Order: sequence, then structure tokens, then C-alpha cells
Amino acid sequence: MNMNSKKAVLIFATRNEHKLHEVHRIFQNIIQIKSLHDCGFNEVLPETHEKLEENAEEKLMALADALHQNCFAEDTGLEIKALNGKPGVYSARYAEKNQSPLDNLYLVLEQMKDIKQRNARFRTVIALYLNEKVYKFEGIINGRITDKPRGNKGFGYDPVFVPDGYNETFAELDQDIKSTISHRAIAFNKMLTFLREEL
Ligand code: ITT
Repeated sequence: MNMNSKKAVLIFATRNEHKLHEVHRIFQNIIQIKSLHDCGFNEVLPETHEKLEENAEEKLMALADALHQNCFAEDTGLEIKALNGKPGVYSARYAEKNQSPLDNLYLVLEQMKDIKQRNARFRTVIALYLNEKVYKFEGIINGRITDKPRGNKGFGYDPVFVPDGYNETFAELDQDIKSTISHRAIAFNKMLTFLREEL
């Protein structure tokens, strides 16, 4: 794959439209990202492990084994210190039966009620399948959990997470700022640096 050519194409193994949107924003026109929809891939992406690293690779290989094309997947978790790193790898399904992002967010706020230690971080692990080899990249952003949801941008836990160095939540900040400083941006910029050296 030639990075200078418009033909540099990677498929993103995600069902999350928000992630797809953010990654398009991070990569701009540097790499052409194809969605699962673009490839007509309709199978479920399995996530059965207890580590972000393993889930990212599991999602990746479900796609790579089916299509045999260069692709990547990522798994992200909100890790809250006072909750011993939870919701972490369970971020998407934290509220169990009710699994909507809003239910997950309110469960976190409920569990954090009256807790003074509000440190948290978002962590993203990307798994990349490139020419039959797998590579991983991690991105972390530290911050704190608010008392109430604030803002309507972004997605998931963004309304309750204030990154270090800011007073606004990720859901209040301009999305260009999130796309520059976030866990996802850090991990994807590492992947981009690797691709520039590798290709
Ligand atoms: P895919 O597995 O299809 O990529 P998903 O939504 O299941 O999509 P994850 O398991 O990686 O993705 O994400 C867990 C949840 O964490 C996700 O559903 C969001 O609610 C939340 N999340 C992930 N990235 C986030 C971000 O940048 N800001 C806020 N919440 C985020």
C-alpha cells in the first residue's frame, strides 16, 4: 500500500457509526476507510473476552478471516479508578439488561454518587491486520467523572467525562478538539505513524 496514493484502503471492523465518524475525522483524507456496510459484511462481530486487547483482535479476525483484506478494529473502555477500572471492557453492556448508552451512563453516575475520587480514563486498543500480520496500538486519555451529564455532542460516556486540562466534558467540547486529544486520536495517530514507516 502506498501512503501517497489514494488507493491506501483499510476496512474498519465496527458497528458503531460514531466511531466511524470520528475515525474519518482523525484520518481526514490520509487513508481511505471503508465501513462494513461498504463491504457488504453483515455478520456479528464477536466480543467475548475480558481484555480490550483480546476483544479488538477477536473483532478484527472475524473480518480478516472472512475477507482476507487489510483491516482494523478497536475496543474502547472507560476505566474509573474508584470502581476498580470498571466499566472498562464492559463499557458497552454495563447496565446489563438495559444496554443503552444512556442506561450505562446513569449506572456509572449512580455508582459514583458521593464518591470524591473521580479520576478516570478512556483507553482504546486498535488491532490492525496488515499483510497477514496483526499489530496493536493503545491510546489513553486521563480525566474525571462529572456529577451530572453535560453536553450533547459525541456519544457514549462523553457527557460525563472531562479530560485533564479542560473544564468541559467531551460532549461539550468541539468535536475537532476531541478528534485531536482523545484516546482514539492517540491510538490512531500511533497507527498512522506505523503505517507511514511500514508502507
Ligand atoms: P464496535 O465493537 O462495533 O466497534 P461498540 O459500541 O460495541 O462498537 P466498544 O465495545 O469498543 O464499541 O465500546 C464500548 C462502549 O464504550 C461504546 O458502546 C460507547 O458507549 C463507549 N465508548 C467508546 N468510545 C467512546 C468515546 O470515545 N466516548 C464515549 N464513550 C465511548
